[in-house]
Amino acid sequence: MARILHIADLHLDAPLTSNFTVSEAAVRRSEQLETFSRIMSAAGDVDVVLIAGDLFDGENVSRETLSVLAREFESLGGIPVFISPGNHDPYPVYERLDLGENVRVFPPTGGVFDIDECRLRICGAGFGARNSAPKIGPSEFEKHEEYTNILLLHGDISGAPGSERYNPLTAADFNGFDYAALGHIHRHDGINEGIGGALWAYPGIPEPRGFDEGEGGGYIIGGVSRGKASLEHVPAAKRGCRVYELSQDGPVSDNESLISLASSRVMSGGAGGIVRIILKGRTKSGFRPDAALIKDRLRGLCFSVEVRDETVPELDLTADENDGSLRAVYIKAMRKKALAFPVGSRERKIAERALRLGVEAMESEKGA
Ligand SMILES: [Mn+2]
Repeated sequence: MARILHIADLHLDAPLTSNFTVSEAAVRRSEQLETFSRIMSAAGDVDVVLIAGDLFDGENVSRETLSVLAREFESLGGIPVFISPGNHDPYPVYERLDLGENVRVFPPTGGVFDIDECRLRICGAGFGARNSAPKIGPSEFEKHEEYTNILLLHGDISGAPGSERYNPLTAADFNGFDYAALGHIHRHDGINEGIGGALWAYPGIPEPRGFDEGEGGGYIIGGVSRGKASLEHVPAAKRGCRVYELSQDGPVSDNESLISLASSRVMSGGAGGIVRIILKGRTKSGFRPDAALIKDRLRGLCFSVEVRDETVPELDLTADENDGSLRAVYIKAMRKKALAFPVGSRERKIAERALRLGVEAMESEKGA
């Protein structure tokens, strides 16, 4: 059984400035390299390293990144590394780089490579440009009749209708392969079995860049042979991106209670995360949360934190005796109804709830 390590979508050298400050982004870029090195140190006993595209975020690869890659690939001691370029790092990017003698990059016309010692055939093809998918389809590769056949490819199997898709794939494309090592989708969603028993998987982006990438992905490692595999996904992110929605039972009246609630939620996910706090619910009249203050107080627990205030002021359920508006008439009628039932009774609670819901509905109507 051949042992493989499969990664994709590292997006090294990404600007990362849409979710981070300039200095946070610089730290995250260095953490991307740190995580890459950590993954490579797990590759000591594999027969082949597979990189399914978007190793780089764009065409400009920094000297530092290049130096780390060359060193890590060299430290593999001759273990072959295969790369199928993605839409972010198409083939021409690699033509300019020297990544080492054990690294092979598949061109858009595709390539087939046999490793006889472990009876393994690797088929791959790269993007030729950002909007130029490989020229060869996955089913066009000639499979080896006795070896384990692996497909290495950057493409989109999500099938989201109407969305722009790079190199659309379907599970049927993997028929005849033992494993399809894919890249492009940034969230790992299991090791899947397709038609004819072919396994396929996306390892996910190792270090998440934003909240849509959650806790990030990792790498896939293990053995694969004809019709058999023991592959596992290993999470690799140094830190995850976490969103916490905070709402309190009653209307909130001070920042301290929000900070204390936020701190305990943040700590439940672990310190050092990339955090977004969304304040929800209602506030006592006269109090508005101070998002900047709350952010300052949480800074020590997080790598980065943003605070969004989506609270709304408490409902005003008062109505003047002489007010003839629909709202006032409704409030007075529902109050009367509620008071007809004993305090604490089910009927009274229902009437009080109906009062609130009705006024809430009228308020949102006004806003719309
Ligand atoms: Mn990608």
